[in-house]
Amino acid sequence: MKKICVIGLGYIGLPTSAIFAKAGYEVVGMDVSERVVESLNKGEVHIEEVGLPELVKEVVEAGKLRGSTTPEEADVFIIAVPTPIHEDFTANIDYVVSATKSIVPYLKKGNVVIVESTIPPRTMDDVVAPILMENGFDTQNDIYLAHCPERVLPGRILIELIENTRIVGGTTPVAAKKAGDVYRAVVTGDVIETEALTAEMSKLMENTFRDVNIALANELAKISQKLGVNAHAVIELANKHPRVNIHQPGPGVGGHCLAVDPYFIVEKAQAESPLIQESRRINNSMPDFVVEQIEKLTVQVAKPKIAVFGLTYKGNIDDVRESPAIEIYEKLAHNPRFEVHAYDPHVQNEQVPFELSSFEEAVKGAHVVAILADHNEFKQLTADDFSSMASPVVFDTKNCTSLAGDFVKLYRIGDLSMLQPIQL
Ligand code: SAJ
Repeated sequence: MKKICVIGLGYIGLPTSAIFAKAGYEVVGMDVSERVVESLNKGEVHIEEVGLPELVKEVVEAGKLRGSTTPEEADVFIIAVPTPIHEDFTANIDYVVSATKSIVPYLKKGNVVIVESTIPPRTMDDVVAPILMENGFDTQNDIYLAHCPERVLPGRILIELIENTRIVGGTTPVAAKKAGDVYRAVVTGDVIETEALTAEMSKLMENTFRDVNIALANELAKISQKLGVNAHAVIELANKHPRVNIHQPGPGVGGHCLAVDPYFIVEKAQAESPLIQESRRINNSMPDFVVEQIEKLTVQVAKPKIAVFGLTYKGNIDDVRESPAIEIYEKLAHNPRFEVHAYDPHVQNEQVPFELSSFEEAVKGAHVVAILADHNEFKQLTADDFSSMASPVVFDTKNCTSLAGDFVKLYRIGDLSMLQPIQL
């Protein structure tokens, strides 16, 4: 049985390590954080993911997975480190570079080296392969080098790592085959071989496709306000066409994938990517659009109290990274006219730089409740839940509530043409 060394024990590296260990491989997970390695060696996990604590405990106790702060010799190396974005919207590939350099002393002829991190196009050919070549390895013959992007959804990682189709982009056809075989041992979905550059671009285009389509839906929401039409009804009817799938408008696009990956393409093809850039601008404009509506609603209220419901970047998760809801909270809180409260049943206070309120504290005496994440808890709210508001106005930016009755005035993001300032 082969030995695998995984570099980076984050949201992708740790579940990947555990899945290969469960399949019987000897896996060593390397991370620069001693805390992460210590917790792994105790059979514990430092991230939240369905089913992961049980799986990690099982494979660590079975002696199949262990942590280390240095890489080790292995047959296969999988690099799964983050690629954050610089302030100028270019990719920071420093972790990929240092991970690649860190395995050099342990590499042998015939090893497979796979990069799973999301990277700008041409990074395998222009950055990763040259590092190995400078260190005396022939990446055309001695080392099998490939890019195999992950495409899993948080909350379903252990299922999707096994069932999703995997794209394996080799720097040579033999490398694609060898790296593909690594995944074929555990993946039940298709494993498709291609070139490294095609794999890099396909990953980035998946998320860019979604970002551009969400921008179209957000633009439709703004157009609908001007024209006096309900965008949600328009989308529902247009999507009855068999080849149309308009996405959903919302308070903006968050997370570390859709709000970031399109910039990796723009960085490498600035003049050729106006649509991608404009889509980013439209989606980035949505927090301001939401704040403007709240300002219009409360223009006649002396000291409006706003209750922000939901701070995560999407529903039913605890992740606040790049969340438009946080931006909206901060823009509102920055305006001394408003008293702003935030409530989120999925978020702990230490995750955000301000005080969270309970449901009752947030709602009592509020003039507007702005729903910014489609958590299941919010979908179940009824008009009675808002009875303590000073003026019962709910602004649902995720089109997720179904508040019946006359008591609550409900505005949805795609249906704002009748918006009236609150009269007390
Ligand atoms: N959103 C909308 N309208 C929509 C759909 C989503 O406003 O119609 C917003 C969400 O509220 C959220 C953002 O977009 O703020 C992103 O959410 P998401 O569920 O579309 O995606 P992520 O970022 O959680 O995960 C994506 C997934 N990619 C695709 O669906 C193409 C996932 O499969 C990838 O593995 C992940 O990016 C990644 O790691 O790249």
